[in-house]
Amino acid sequence: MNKLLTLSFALALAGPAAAFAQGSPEGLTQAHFDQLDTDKNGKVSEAEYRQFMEGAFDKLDTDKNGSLSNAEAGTVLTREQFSIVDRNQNGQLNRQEFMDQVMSDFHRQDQNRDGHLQP
Ligand SMILES: [Ca+2]
Ligand SMILES: [Ca+2]
Ligand SMILES: [Ca+2]
Repeated sequence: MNKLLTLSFALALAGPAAAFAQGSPEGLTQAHFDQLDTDKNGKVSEAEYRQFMEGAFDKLDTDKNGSLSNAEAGTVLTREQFSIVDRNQNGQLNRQEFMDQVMSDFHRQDQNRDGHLQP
């Protein structure tokens, strides 16, 4: 698992066409960054990031049963990524599993440990 998981979420939510056109970028583009930076202070805080990802979970959970099936997560996760995030291996990602993964991505990307991501 690596930071690209987060990027693939951002890309997928920005629009599937953009995700496919851009392949696998190594960094957040300004457009994705702007989506996450809701108070527009030039940095993405942990709270902003968490809020975005909570929203992402809700969007992906199309049948609103509180967990993501392989099919629901299929637009942003490969099968391999899905099975890594699915800690209890029950074939569903619940909100806890999802948020644990994306928040660990946040902390991995926050290389200077100031609780914010910069573009
Ligand atoms: Ca901000
Ligand atoms: Ca679901
Ligand atoms: Ca699970």
